[in-house]
Amino acid sequence: QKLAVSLQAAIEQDRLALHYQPIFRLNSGAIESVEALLRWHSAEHGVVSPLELIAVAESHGLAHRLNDWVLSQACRQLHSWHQAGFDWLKVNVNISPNIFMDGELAGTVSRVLHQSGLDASSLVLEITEDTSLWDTAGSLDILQELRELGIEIALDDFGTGYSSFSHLRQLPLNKLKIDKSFVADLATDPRAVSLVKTIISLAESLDMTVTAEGIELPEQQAQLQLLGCELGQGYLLARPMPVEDMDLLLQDRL
Ligand code: G
Ligand code: G
Ligand code: MN
Ligand code: NA
Repeated sequence: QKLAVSLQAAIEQDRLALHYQPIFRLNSGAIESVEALLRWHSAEHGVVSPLELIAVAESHGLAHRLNDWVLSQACRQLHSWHQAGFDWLKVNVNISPNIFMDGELAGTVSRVLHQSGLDASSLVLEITEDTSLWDTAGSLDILQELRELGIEIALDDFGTGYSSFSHLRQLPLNKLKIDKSFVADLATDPRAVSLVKTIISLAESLDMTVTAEGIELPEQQAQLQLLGCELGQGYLLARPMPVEDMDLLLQDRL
C-alpha cells in the first residue's frame, strides 16, 4: 500500500529511471538496439526491483500509468539519440502480459510515437512467452493492430513458456529472444547446442530474427556465432547502464 503511494508519486514526478542494455550484431559487433529496463531507487524504500514494481503497479491500478511512462520515456530518449546522429538505433521496450492483452496498447503506442516524433520502425515491443497470452483469439488481433502501426514485436524469454509451433506460425512476430537459461548451458552441454541450433533454424524458417540473451562467457558468444545467431545481449558484451554511459558508448563507436 505504502509502496503503491510512493510509486504513484514517483511516476508523476518523473523519479523513475530507465537503464539501457545494448543488443549487438554478433558478426560485426555493431549495436542494433537498446533494451529499456526500468529502475527505481526510492528514497523511502531503497532499490525496488522492476518485477516487484510492476506487481505493485498492477495490483493498485497503476499499470497503465507505469507503462505510459516507460514507453514515453524510451521513445523520447531514442528520438534524442536519433537527433544526435544515431538514427539507425532501435529501442526494445518490455510489455507485461496484462498490458498487452487489455486492448488499449495500440492506441497508447500510436499516441506515444506521435508525441515523441519517433519513427514506428525504431520501436520493438518485447512480450514474454506467457501461456495465457497466446491461447486467446484476441492476441492475434492485438498483434496485427500493433504491426499495422509499423513497429516490431519480439517474443521474450523464448523456451521458458509455452508457445506451440502453430502459435509461432500464426502470430505476426518479428523477433525471438532465446532465454538466458539456454545460453547459460551452451559452453558445457551439447544438448543445449542442439536445442539452440534448432530454435535458430525454426526462427529462420518463420522469418524471425533471433537474439540470444544472457551471454556471460566468451565460449557462449563463440558458439552462438558458429550457430549463426544474428543478435546478442548479455553482461559479457555490455550491462544495462544509465543514459549518460550509453551516450559515451555510442560516441565511442562513431
Ligand atoms: O533489469 P532486470 O533484470 O532487473 O529486469 C527484471 C525483469 O523485469 C525482467 O524480466 C524484465 O523484462 C522486467 N522489466 C524490466 N523493465 C521493465 C519494464 O519497463 N516493463 C516491464 N513490463 N518489465 C520490465
Ligand atoms: O525478462 P527479460 O529478458 O526482459 O530480462 C532482462 C533482464 O536480464 C534484465 O533485467 C537484465 O538486467 C538481465 N540481464 C541482462 N544481461 C544479462 C546476463 O548476461 N546475465 C544475467 N543473468 N542477466 C542479464
Ligand atoms: Mn526483455
Ligand atoms: Na528476456
